[in-house]
Amino acid sequence: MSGLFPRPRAVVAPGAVHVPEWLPPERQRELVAACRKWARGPVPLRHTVLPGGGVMSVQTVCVGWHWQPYRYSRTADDVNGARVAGFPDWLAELGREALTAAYGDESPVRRYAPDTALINFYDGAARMGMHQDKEELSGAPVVSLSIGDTCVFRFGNTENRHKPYTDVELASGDLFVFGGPSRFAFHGVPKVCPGTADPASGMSRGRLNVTLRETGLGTFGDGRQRRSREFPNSSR
Ligand SMILES: O=C(O)CCC(=O)C(=O)O
Repeated sequence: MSGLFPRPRAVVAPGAVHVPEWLPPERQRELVAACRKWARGPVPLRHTVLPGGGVMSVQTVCVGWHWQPYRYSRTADDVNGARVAGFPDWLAELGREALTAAYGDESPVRRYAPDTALINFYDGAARMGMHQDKEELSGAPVVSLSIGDTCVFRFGNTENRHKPYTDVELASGDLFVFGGPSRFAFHGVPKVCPGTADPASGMSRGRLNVTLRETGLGTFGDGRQRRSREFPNSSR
């Protein structure tokens, strides 16, 4: 929600950029509507079960590629075996717009071609522990969009899940991009602030987070190594 004091764009670490209130309410509602549809199937929104038997408090559904700990596949073998919904062109375009907002209109940005989205729903008690997004073979940035309740997003270092880290409040419509030297930084969500969602976002409760990523797996899932570092550092 626009306040009296607009929050400024911030470079949290080299390549990690926070752009507050980037996605306007109407586009938030459109994205929420699309996520609601994906949450119904072909693979349902569910709590991911970890290999050790733990269950994530966040509920997740994917499009393009299905993420399960710790790999991508086209079918949700750990859920119902269904093939995940296709990744729409408009979502890739949204990713390129987001990257331009964070990094500027540079040529690697124009070539950004995300092919998977992880859609996470947080109720008031859900959290996400510190982790790296490293199942992708591409080094292209992760684009993260937040809708609904505000959260504390913890952005750490690339070495371990401990300090130094920076806590950033992500509110509805906020964009956070991490690429370049920060692409494999540990990050997590230690806290969601229930009741802070503006219904104009399309979320009456809870928090939705959509991360767009390039898997680097290619059309045929050939797994060619492509850890490109061609994206700008954006330390501006
Ligand atoms: O909810 C968020 O802001 C972070 C999500 C995340 O870290 C992930 O999906 O890997």
